[in-house]
Amino acid sequence: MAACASLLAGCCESQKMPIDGNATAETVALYNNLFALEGTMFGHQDDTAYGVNWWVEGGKSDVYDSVGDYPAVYGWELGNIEFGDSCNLDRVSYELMRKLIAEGYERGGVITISWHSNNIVSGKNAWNSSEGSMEQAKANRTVARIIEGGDKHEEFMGYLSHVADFLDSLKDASGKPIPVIFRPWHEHTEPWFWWSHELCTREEFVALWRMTVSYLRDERGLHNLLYAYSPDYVADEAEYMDYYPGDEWVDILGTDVYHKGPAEGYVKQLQINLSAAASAAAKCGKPIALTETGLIGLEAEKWFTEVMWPAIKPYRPAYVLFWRNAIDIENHFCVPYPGHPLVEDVKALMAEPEVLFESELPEMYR
Ligand code: BMA
Repeated sequence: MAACASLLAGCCESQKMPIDGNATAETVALYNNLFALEGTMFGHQDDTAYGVNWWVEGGKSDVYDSVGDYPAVYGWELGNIEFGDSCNLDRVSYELMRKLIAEGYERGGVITISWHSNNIVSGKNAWNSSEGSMEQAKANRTVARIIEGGDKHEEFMGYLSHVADFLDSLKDASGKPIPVIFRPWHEHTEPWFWWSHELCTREEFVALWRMTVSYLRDERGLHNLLYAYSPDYVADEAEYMDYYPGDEWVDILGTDVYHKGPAEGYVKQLQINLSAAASAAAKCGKPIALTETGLIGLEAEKWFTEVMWPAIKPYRPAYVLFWRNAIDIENHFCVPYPGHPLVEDVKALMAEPEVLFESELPEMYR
């Protein structure tokens, strides 16, 4: 008996628990597999909904059609769901999204969801640029007004209820909830969204985060969610952790870093952000991920194998999510499409044993 008990204790000790103690078995399995993976999953935003030259055609994917495998991680976006709209801000219908999420999950892929929520105070979108000036964005005090005690709190909970309804509607063929890595309030270390650290205090941001988690997990009883924190550019670990909601409120330490200027700057920033995330993650025992990245328009030779991958490989993020291949904006794409000169480079990346596409994944939900 004693041997049995100690074996069991050993087994439970090695199991990593998400912040939701009631997470579904599949969600706990996904979380543990993020730690156990021997590699980094290749992800793509809106992969099966549209691509550079196509819009909503069943079975299509710029990744699959270029390299013969699906991405291991599928990113999706909820912006506009808070209005009860039928399509998101990039014109993808939630009905289609729900179907494509289920298809990706049934193939064994991993689902992550972001939310560019509109500004409930001003009626403008998520970007402060839509306010006309940072002074106006500051004057809105949006975060302060939607957290508990704020005059817009009740109304904002209505916004969140639409998000909860959608997350709750994600079910597999047998009716079981599909695990999702939910990534709210991203890139707060930059000035561009209304939840920017320039527009709210640490306490207000943390209250917003905790309110979001409490509502989804405790009030709505959604147990299929892992929560990813994803600051953009930071100077160091201290800044990375400045607005951190706490170990009890975050499952994955992520970061978003785009290649915007010279490659050296991108590589250096990846190193700063990923080492900040990795160092923080080592202390709290959580996995890390590059939750958004890309060189928009992909005008660089061998970008995947010679710029991005060597910079992130030493940190072993569980996944890297490349942003969307837009059809509605010219040259707004982050992975090659059939015929693009970087297709061969992604094939070469795929040949790296530590880079995982969908067919190379272990069973992620057991
Ligand atoms: C941005 C751009 C926008 C898009 C938004 C949300 O980075 O791709 O065109 O609307 O993400 O997906």
